[in-house]
Amino acid sequence: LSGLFQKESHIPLPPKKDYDKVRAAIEDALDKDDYDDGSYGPVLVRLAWHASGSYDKASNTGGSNGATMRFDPERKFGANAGLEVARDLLEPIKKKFDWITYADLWTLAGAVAIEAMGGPTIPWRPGRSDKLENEGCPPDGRLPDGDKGAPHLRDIFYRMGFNDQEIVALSGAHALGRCHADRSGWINPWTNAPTTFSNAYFTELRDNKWTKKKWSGPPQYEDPTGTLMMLPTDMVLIWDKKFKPYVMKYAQDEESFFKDFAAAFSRLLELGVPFDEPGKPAPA
Ligand code: ZEM
Repeated sequence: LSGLFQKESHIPLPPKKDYDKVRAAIEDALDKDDYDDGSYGPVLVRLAWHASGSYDKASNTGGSNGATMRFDPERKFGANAGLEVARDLLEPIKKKFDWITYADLWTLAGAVAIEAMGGPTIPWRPGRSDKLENEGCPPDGRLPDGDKGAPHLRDIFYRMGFNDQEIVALSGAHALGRCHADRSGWINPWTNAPTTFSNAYFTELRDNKWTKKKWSGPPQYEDPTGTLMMLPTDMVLIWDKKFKPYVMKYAQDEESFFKDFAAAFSRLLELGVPFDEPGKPAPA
């Protein structure tokens, strides 16, 4: 009988899907002194957002499921310029944990990055699959364009199924990272601590003095020092009378921002994902 068991032990076991090991590997890859402000966290958050923000509720197309940004034409969309940095960073982790899908890995990396930079816990669960190249990408133009106004922001985010409060909460991710001239044409960070997740984006919007930058680049706003920036779509959040109360609330109350951001970002990462148990919310 023991011989029988021995024989069975030669059958390869399916890999144990240890997401905590993947989380640890992502955390290990985050910090690098000579990249940007010292962390890949912000660009990983942007990858998770752009992979997910292509969702269209009406047709139930796009979204993080599929990880179609690996393919043309999506990887070449202007909005996705620079995101190869994030995808390339994750490639060795995908190789090491080959059982995880790209779609799960990219969204998990965004969640882990938020948490590692001091943000709230982002409820995340696996279940995304990867599409094949011939299965198609979402059309271009589904992500927001930074030089447009409030109607555009609402068109884009309502299409995904978000409301005004969620638009403002999600925009608070601009506490992180910066604009890169060679990626988007805009320059500079939104806050003075671009590798710390905080409500600083809202306090900057509320308290700083923003004027239109005089330069030949795309329209942007700058603070009196000229080191911080806001996109036109960021300014809209204090110009629009329905958005503004949420800016004021999150500027005053970081805890409510963290709570609302975690809920909205978690939902963003799950848009269009056919989980095994539909309707079951992500574990908190
Ligand atoms: Zn962003 N974003 N974003 N964003 N974003 C940039 C950078 C980052 C808009 C936008 O045009 C831009 C959300 C919403 C919106 C992040 C997260 C999230 C950049 C600079 C632009 C131009 C890209 C570059 O040059 O590298 C617009 C118009 C938005 C509409 C509201 C949401 C929602 C986000 C997550 C929840 C992050 C983390 C960055 C910083 C990336 C980096 O590499 O530093």
